Amino acid sequence: MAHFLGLDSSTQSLSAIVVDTDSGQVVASRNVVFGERLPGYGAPKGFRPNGDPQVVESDPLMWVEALELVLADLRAAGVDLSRIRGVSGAGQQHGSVYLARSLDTVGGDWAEGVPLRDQIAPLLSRQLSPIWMDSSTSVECAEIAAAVGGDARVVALTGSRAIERFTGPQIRKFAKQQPAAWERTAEVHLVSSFMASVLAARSVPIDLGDGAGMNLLDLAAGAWSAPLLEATAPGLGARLKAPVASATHVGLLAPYFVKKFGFAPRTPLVAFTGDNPSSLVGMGAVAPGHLVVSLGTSDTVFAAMAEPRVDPNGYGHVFGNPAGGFMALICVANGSLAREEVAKRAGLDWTAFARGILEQTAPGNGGNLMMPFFVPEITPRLAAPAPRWLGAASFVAGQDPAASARAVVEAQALNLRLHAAFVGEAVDTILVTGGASQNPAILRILADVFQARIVPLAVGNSSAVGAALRAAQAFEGQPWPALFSKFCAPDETRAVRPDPSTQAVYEELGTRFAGQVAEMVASGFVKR
Ligand code: ADP
Ligand code: XUL
Repeated sequence: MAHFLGLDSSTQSLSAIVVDTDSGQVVASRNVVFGERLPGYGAPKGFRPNGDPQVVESDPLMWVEALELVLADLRAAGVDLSRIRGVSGAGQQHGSVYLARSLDTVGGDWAEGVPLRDQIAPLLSRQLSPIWMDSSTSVECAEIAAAVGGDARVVALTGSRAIERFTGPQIRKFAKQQPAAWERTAEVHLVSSFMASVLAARSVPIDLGDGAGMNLLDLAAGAWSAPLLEATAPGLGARLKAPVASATHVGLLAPYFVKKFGFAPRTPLVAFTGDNPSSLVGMGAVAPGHLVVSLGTSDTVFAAMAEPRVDPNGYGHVFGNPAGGFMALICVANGSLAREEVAKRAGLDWTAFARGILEQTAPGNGGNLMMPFFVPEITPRLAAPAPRWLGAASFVAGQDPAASARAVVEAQALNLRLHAAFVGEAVDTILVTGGASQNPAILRILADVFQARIVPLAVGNSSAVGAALRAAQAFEGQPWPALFSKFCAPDETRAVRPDPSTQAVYEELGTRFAGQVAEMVASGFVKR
């Protein structure tokens, strides 16, 4: 019996899924929501509120504690972890962890009987990790681009222009603002490689999938770019291990986990990757031709790419495809948390939110569009101060809850459509994942706005699923199509077909929306 464990350390929670590749069954899945289970970290939505809306950080010790909780939960649910034949995982992209000692100095095991967070706390050279929602590094982006010869060069090398949330600009800001702490830093990790390193009790390299989200990777060479390392921070090259292919066997689970949770001795680990690259696998979308919309904390649109192309508008990114090659992605920061806030202000739970859209309003919403930017936005690029609103902010004050719900979802869907052209050709089917993909009204609006069939998968949490499948593929050599047919089947009962009669309404609304976005960008774009 071949069981594999996939983990996903995302913005708001840590998920684990165990799959049985012989039977094609999900053995178990568990999810630790940081804000609920670990309230002591003061991060109700997974990050710490900060007086400066551009600064967004999380506590890496919270992720470590959640890892122990989720493994304990699996065990408490009766899952026999000794059957696991391999482990891999994913992390929210771009976030970085700073260590005063290389995790290689830990030597492959943690002390028995001492909670992991207490063993890792003294190793940190920076207590909090900047995460993907941070937008405070415009100055550093400009400095990096200027040092290597301009944005076009950064795009040509890395697949993205220098971007505020990407790790390189974040590292530069830290090195500039806290030079002594940077000097004390021996090693920098992404969330993904940090979590893998915790499991191995030694330093695990960053993979090419997630490494591409740092503004440091030379995509063509599959290696750190010397000019970008130099432009980013002094001595950075010595603080990063060489990146590895996503399918690399990177070590063994530390005996600590064997003793504490009952894993088999010498359980192997495959490199961790970013949550979006992992989701590409978990959606069965590693070959070009499938477009995925992920509605998690961020909303993303992504697809595998045959050849690396770059986005002339500067929004798109090229990341590594864990199955080989590349993937294209755009990311909207005001995703689920914006929908949640509008629902709260309108006094709606998710059921009432869906009913309001489907039963009390019509496509086009009488021309009412409303897109709130509660946090500085990535796509379109809107600088602080947030919140800003496209459309009427007063709309959501409770006078018309159903219309407010439709207004935000329609605007968000039009925004995805407006910027998704770079990611992929028009397709007649879009695969959908993430927490908000459970909402039938959101799927209905996506179907009509994109005039495409919207298809969720039967097994949820594509990022954790992708991690489990990557472990299975690496250790068992099962071909991807065999794994996808078992774990990435569509849930046809929830699939939504487009209504062609809505096409004209959304063409007109889309044109108006694009005009309003252009006006906002003209007034709020970060100039450099
Ligand atoms: P992440 O992986 O980024 O932490 P998830 O994919 O787990 O995020 O999605 C979490 C989000 O899903 C929550 O913020 C919540 O707003 C949203 N969500 C959950 N259920 C629903 C629903 N029925 N309708 C709309 N949104 C939902
Ligand atoms: C992608 C991005 C987010 C994070 C969090 O570029 O910033 O989607 O990966 O999920």
